[in-house]
Amino acid sequence: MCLIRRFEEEAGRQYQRAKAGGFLHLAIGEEATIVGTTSVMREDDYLIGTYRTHGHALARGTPANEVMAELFGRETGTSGGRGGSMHIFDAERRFMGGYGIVGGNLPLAAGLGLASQYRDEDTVTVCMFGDGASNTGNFGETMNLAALWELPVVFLVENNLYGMGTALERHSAVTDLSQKAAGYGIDGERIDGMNVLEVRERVSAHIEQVREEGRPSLVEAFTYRYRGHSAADPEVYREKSEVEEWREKDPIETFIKLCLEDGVLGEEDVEAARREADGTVEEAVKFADESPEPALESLYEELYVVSETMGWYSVDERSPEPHRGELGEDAPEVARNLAESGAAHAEDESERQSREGVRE
Ligand SMILES: Cc1ncc(C[n+]2csc(CCOP(=O)(O)OP(=O)(O)O)c2C)c(N)n1
Ligand SMILES: [Mg+2]
Repeated sequence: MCLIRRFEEEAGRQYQRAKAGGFLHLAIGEEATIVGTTSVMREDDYLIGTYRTHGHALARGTPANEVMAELFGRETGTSGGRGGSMHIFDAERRFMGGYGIVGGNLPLAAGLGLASQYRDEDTVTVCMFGDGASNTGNFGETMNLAALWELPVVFLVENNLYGMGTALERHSAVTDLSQKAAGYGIDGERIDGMNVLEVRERVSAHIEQVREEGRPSLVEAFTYRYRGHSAADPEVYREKSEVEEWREKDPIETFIKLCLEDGVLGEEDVEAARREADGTVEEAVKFADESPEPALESLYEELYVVSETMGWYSVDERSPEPHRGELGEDAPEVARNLAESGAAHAEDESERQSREGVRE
């Protein structure tokens, strides 16, 4: 949990320094839900998440170096620098990503469950998604198929009380999300997502039940993100006092307190854990910074297009000359203007930052 916290704080900083591009969604405050869950999964179980999953990959064992390098868009990143923050992926550790489409990972989780069933393996898929995602059509469709086909999937809602700037009670007719799949025959349970021991105990029970009975279940973990939805969020939808209230329940600090009180850890162990996290993250930034960017000629690698016969083939299998729509002048005027003014703004911004000494 310490490593995730440090990693995320640093990712935020690197984003402000324009080292990490694209979007950045931090899960600071949600560490107990993440770690409590991954700590009771088997190595061969599958995990699939959303666009807020740096911590999920770290908790699954993906090296911090590779996660940071992905944020930096470098070749050494988990997705070769092509995915960025929202698309961390580590097939080796069965962390199946990182998806930007809200609710888009739900049907994929059903697919992973179907694969386990088809191969007659007793692996379980844990699918983590937000409260907002529970309103998507994908949610209902996936619950129905998962229940009907008895797929071994634990669906885990990371209920952080907001979908972007919209509070739970303003976006969901039923606010007890653990009940939301009851109509599909899937039982749910609400747990305290700020308490790592409770998450471990309850998620473990769900995983083992799903493994044994081969039927899906739903867990709603109550948690909170201290930072905005993404790096660009003015947070006008909540009071600072609300954030402070949740900080009182900080998953890391409360767990440390418990360990100290019970004599399981001493102050020096806690210090050592924090120092180790600091060192790992410092090293990750250095590694990412020194890693090469993907070569320009690899731009079309691992991209796919639909052919005229509606089959899929990779872009680099095509003839090398530019194809329809690929030349700058083919772009519609509006898109071209937008791209040009974006580039001009980026230039202004970098000038401003170097003037103000924001950058190195
Ligand atoms: C299908 C779809 N609709 C809208 C968006 C824009 N969007 C990105 S994140 C988000 C909020 C999702 O909230 P929640 O599921 O609670 O997850 P959280 O961000 O709180 O972790 C929205 C609406 C999107 N990415 N995909
Ligand atoms: Mg949410």
